[in-house]
Amino acid sequence: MTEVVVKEKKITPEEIPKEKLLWMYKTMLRIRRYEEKTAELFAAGELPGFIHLYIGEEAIAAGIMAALRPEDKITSTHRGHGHMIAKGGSMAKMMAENMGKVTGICKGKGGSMHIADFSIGELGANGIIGAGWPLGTGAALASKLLGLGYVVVCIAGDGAAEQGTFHEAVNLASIWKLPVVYFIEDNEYGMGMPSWPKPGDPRKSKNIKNLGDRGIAYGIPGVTIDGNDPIAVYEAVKAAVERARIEGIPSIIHALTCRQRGHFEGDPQLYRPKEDVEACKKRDPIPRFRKLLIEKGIATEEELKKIEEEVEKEVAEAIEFGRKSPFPDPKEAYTDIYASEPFPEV
Ligand SMILES: Cc1ncc(C[n+]2csc(CCOP(=O)(O)OP(=O)(O)O)c2C)c(N)n1
Ligand SMILES: [Mg+2]
Repeated sequence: MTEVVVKEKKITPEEIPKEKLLWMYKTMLRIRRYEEKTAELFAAGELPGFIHLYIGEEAIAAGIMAALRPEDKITSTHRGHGHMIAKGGSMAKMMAENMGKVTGICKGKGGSMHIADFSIGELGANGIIGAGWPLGTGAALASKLLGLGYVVVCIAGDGAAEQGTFHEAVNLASIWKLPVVYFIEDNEYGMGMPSWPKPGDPRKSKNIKNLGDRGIAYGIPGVTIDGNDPIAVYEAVKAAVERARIEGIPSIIHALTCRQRGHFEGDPQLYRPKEDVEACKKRDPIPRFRKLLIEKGIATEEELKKIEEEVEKEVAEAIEFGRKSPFPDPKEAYTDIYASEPFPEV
């Protein structure tokens, strides 16, 4: 197996407006604090269902959404809180949703893995691994046929990139010239299965390390990048989205990151070397980006502390909102099951 080759970014922080850089920092932090509280609430029994946390992968959501227009769409995954927050979803309504409350984004009926908000172009988290690839491809086909001008970024994991759906979707998009980007979040694991061999564990779920190379098979651009650097993500997505919007050329972006926590909350990770978790924590994107902002003189300690305080407050308010909201009336269980006519606009 060849070694992984990461494409070096060309863009420097100085070339990006300060506002955007601070937005990326705040977005990463909003996701992190939301997720940390989610872990606490889940452990305390306040959140029902399964919870998959995005801790350590925040640079991806922030970098992708920094490159999108509001009308652009994304498809998300079971690990989708970060995508929703970065795309502009309401943190309070997502908290309520995950608590099963009626004020939730999907009236408390979707929960963490089935959360969606078409009003902000978040076409849905998904409990079915690999389902987002063809769904997003369909939304991109609609954009092209109806001349709607939006681009779709299909975000899913390294495990999802091994599904047949990935290959079918990418092939169709490449021949139909659809405005879509396939974004692979490679957090090195699909449940308990490592992407590549780990110390003492020879298993692997793929025979190549650079999934960006898969673009060659479909005649489209593909790249492997550092997914723990929001600037690298922003640069790659910006280029891919422009190509998709203007020329109808889809792309594959493979971003290297890692999962700091278990696959789901409560996963004892018996399949994973302890050092692997420690190594992952050392790659944490948030302190790294904070350091960069300070060292480059882009932001002051005071500015960042103010952002940090705002985030703490927002998360506390989201929890309060969720807690105060009522559960849905049991009679509501059978409503919203089928799509109403006319179908909601994509
Ligand atoms: C079609 C399908 N097969 C299997 C599963 C069980 N499953 C849930 S999460 C997961 C691993 C997903 O790995 P990856 O795509 O890398 O995402 P990650 O959890 O690492 O973010 C699997 C196999 C599923 N939900 N759907
Ligand atoms: Mg994975």
